[in-house]
Formats: sequence, C-alpha cells, structure tokens
Amino acid sequence: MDDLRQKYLDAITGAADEGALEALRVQAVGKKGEISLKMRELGKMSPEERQIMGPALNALKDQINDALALKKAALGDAALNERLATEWLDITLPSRPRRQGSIHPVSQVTEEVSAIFADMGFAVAEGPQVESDWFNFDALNIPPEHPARQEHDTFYMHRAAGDDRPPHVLRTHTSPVQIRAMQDQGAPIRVIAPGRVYRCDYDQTHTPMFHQIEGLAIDRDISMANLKWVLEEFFTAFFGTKVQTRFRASHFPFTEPSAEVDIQCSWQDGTVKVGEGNDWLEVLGSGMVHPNVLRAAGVDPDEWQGFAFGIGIDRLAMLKYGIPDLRAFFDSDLRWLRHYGFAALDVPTLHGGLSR
Ligand code: 2U9
Repeated sequence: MDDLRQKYLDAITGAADEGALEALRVQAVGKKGEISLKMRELGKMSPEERQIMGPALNALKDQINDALALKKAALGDAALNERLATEWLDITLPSRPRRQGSIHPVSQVTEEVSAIFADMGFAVAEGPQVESDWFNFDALNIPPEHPARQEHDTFYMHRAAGDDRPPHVLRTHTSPVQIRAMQDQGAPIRVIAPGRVYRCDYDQTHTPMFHQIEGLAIDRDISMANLKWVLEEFFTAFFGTKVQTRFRASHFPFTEPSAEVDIQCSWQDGTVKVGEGNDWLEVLGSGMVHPNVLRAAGVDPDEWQGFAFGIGIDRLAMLKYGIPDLRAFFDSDLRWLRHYGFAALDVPTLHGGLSR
C-alpha cells in the first residue's frame, strides 16, 4: 500500500502537464484504475482484513485525489504565469491620431449674431438661395433698368431656349427672405435673415459667395432712433465692449432715408481694435424700409414703418477673431482654424456667450 502511495504521489508531483495528470488519474482512481480494482477485491477478503483494508484504501484514494487537485491547480497557475509572461499588450503605445473637425468661424459668428438678436426679440428666417428676379430685385424697389441690377454682379440661372421668362438668379442679398417673411406673417414683424449670397466678384476683399445677416423691424412707430439703439446694443454684445456707432447718409434703393454705419475703432501696428480710439470702420448699411418695398410685400406703408440693415458675416468674423485674409475661409486646411482658436467644441449657447 505504501509503495502504491509513493508511486502515485511521485508520479503526480512529476506530471508535466494536465494531459499526463489526467492519465495518472485514470490509471489510479479511474473506474478500472489500480486502486478501484483493489477496492473491488475487498469483497473477497475476510471481515477482519476488510476492516483494515477498506478504510486504508479509501484514505489512499482521498490522498491521491487531493494530490491530483493540488497539482492541477499548480499546473493551471504555471500555465497562466507562462501566458502572462509571454503574451502582453504594450498599453503605453500611443493611439492612432484621430482627425478632429472644427466649427467654421462663419458658422460660429452666425450663431453668435443670431443669439444676440434673438435676445432682442428677432426671429431667424431662411429662404431659397436661387430666387426669382422679382424677389431679389423688383420687390426691393430695384426695377429692371435700375443701375443697382448691374452693380450687384448677378449670377443668372439657365433658361431653356425659347423660354422668355426672366431667368432666376443666385440671390445677391438675403433681403428676399424678409420680403417672403412679410408676405407670410404681415406686420408687426422682427426678423433676421442670415445666409449665403452670391455676386460675380473675386479679388482680395471679395469672394463670389459670401454671408450676410440682414435685419428687419416693422411696427407702427419704429424709427432710426430704434435702429441706432439696436445696432449699438448688438455691437456691444458681439465685441464684448461698449462700441460707439456713426451714421453717414447714403443711398440704397430699398431704404429711405439710408445710412452707412461705422463703428469706433483704433489702428495699431496694422491691426484694428474695435470699441476704442478715434477711427471709424464702415461695417453695415441700413435705413428706413422704402414704402415701395413694404407695398410689394403686402404691408400698408400708411400704417406701418420700420428699419432694415445688412451686414457681412465674413467681415465680422475677421474683425472679431483677427483673421487678416478673407481667403482663409475657403482654405481646406484646418490648421489655420486652430491657429485662430477654433476648437471642435466651441459651441455657442443662446444665453451667455460661448461655452468652452
Ligand atoms: C428689406 C428691406 C430693406 C437691407 C440693407 C444694406 C442696407 C447694406 C450691405 C452690408 C454689407 C451688404 O453684406 S454687405 O455687403 N447691406 O448696405 N442692407 S439696407 O435692407 C433691406 C432688407 C430687406 C425687406
């Protein structure tokens, strides 16, 4: 019995892997194993012999099962340690760089301007970029032979041969949006119309597509004084500092009287600072909406009056963020956007400026 014990305990200790261990288990305590066979022989023994051999064989079986279990655990640990030592991931390896987008300054400024005017009760209106010449010109008191039609450097859409109707145009301003808004809602009305506009012009300060925001406020007694207050309120909120304005008499077909508006600024080392100094920078056009325009939009000019203004968004973005060249807006390289501080997460909120 002791030989048997020693034989199996030694073999178990020396087992190289789980396969060898299983073979030993079958050989020792399996159904036809050496110890199981010995147990079967108990029946042939005298009761005295059986009383001694029975417990001894059971104890031997338990001892071998315990040794098998211990060795199995040890082999499992060893296998795991071996894997841990050979199979490892270098988690310090830098991840692959991910390309990150960035909000465009024009989009950001559009949101900022819309939010400021929304706080003053202006709704945002949008309209088509391909317009009929009636909405783009006639309704705005620019008749077919008016020189402003040429000045606008209009892109004309194609008409089929034999179709004599006047061609549609790429809108040259967002004013048609406000004509449509007045037709739909009537007066009183307060809207701003941001969006893309098109003029056939390309040089250092002009691109064939640019962005405008126009504003319109019509009520029974709206005046130029209201216009001045709204604009100063806007510039002060937009630039984050008190900004004076200067009105200069001007002429537009759609407003009477008309004024060009300058904002207070200073020039230092070739860069402009808004809201300080004794210089003036022209930034927008404005005036009281011409009675002909109100009439075309279905609003009675004897009952209603109001102001309108137009401002270039691209220019505003350049001024606020110190972008010197308009062409940067059309550059596909995102690095310049980062250069001017535009991160992917610069999302303007309606109330309370930018969330960063
Ligand atoms: C309606 C009636 C009148 C909008 C106006 C201007 C003057 C103006 C320029 C500013 C810079 C265009 O982007 S820019 O080059 N705009 O000078 N815009 S008054 O007048 C309107 C608009 C809508 C129904």
